[in-house]
Amino acid sequence: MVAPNDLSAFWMPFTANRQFKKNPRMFVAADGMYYTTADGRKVLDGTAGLWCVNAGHNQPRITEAVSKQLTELDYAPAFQMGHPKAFELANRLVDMAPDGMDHVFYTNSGSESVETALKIAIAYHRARGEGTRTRLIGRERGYHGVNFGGISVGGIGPNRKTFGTLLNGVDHMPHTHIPENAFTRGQPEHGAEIADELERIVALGDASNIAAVIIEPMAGSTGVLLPPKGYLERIRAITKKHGILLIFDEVITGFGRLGSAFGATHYGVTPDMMTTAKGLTNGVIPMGAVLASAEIHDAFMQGDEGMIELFHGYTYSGNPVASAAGLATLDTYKEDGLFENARDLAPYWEDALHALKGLPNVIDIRNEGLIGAVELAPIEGKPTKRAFQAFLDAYDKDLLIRTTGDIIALSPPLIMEKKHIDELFGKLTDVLKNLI
Ligand code: PXG
Repeated sequence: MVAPNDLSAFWMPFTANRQFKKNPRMFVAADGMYYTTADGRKVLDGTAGLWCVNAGHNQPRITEAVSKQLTELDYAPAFQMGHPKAFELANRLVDMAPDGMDHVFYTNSGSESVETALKIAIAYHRARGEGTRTRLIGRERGYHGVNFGGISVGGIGPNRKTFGTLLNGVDHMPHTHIPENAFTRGQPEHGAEIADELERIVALGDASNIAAVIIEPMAGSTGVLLPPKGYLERIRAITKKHGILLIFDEVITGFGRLGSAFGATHYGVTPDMMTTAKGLTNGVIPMGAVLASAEIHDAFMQGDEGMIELFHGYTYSGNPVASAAGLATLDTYKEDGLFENARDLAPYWEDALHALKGLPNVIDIRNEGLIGAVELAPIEGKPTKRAFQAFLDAYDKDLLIRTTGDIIALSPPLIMEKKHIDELFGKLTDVLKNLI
């Protein structure tokens, strides 16, 4: 028999399981900007959960919509059957997205959105009679979830190294994180020409073999790596020139994180597909969505109308409860002006963040919208230890931050107010002043 409070059965994701279980950190409740711990402390959420609770915790519109939906229609088959809310949500997403993103394919996570987009890209070229276009291009330090396609195009060594042969036919562009840009506020000046590496990859692999390029408009997970000015425009121009699809992975940048609906909107560059999840339902119910252009969608809509056009989908694609959560989340963003709040607060956030410059071990600071990163010098011979210690110390001071490598990443709920910014950076300053 396992006792109910035995922690051993749950094999936790991306967690140092043995360390955690010796000294667990448990949340038991959440409201607005704060979590409540098992020992009754209120912890300021500096990360919107895992970059997903953009509308803050316990949002009444969302909780009510979910409970109502559960009693009305809990589940409907996703294949060959429909229900109104999935269609309504798709229309709302298309309305929010940049012009040209006209169709929505539902998934249950960011990882599934990525797999879906990669599969659509390859199948699209084949549907148009260009079946040789199968290669995929990702980027160093890119994060596209943890499924096989995602880790193959992704650029994080440890996420790839123990998992065999991955997908073949994948190339990687260099990342854009260069030392000249240290302590830049917002988009850095240097590095647009890094996009030209794509031309070299195309010259070597030949455009006729390449299906798609996938990048995050701003790379979140590997430490907030911003696109240099002009970089995304160049990537767009090169992909267009060679008939290669451009996929923006907007799992983090979607839904207001940068102060606009999407990274594409924020940077003014429109891709051919966008992958989303996280903020789509405020993290409350798992859901993801791939947005695709009419050109991509329409390429599949040919031949016998009685035939399935795309052999892909999930049991929970467009799940009614998730759709209800999505609709209520989009209502909340709009009615409470949360994207505008993120945009209005961004300068105050930027000033508070960059005021950490000069504290011990701080070697770079980066920001955009309501995102921030503080890069620390690693302890010699022990990479990641210093930042992880900052995470533990912050938690002791009732502040939740994320760390990746030796980088502290911040991405608070968009309901944030100035007083929360003061609280967050007050606590973080204390942590950094006293850090190992
Ligand atoms: N693409 C991007 C750009 C992401 O950031 C995924 C895909 C995968 O999403 P799912 O829903 O399958 O996890 C992500 C996820 C962190 C952190 O702290 C980031 C993510 C997930 C968990 C933690 O940086 N990003």
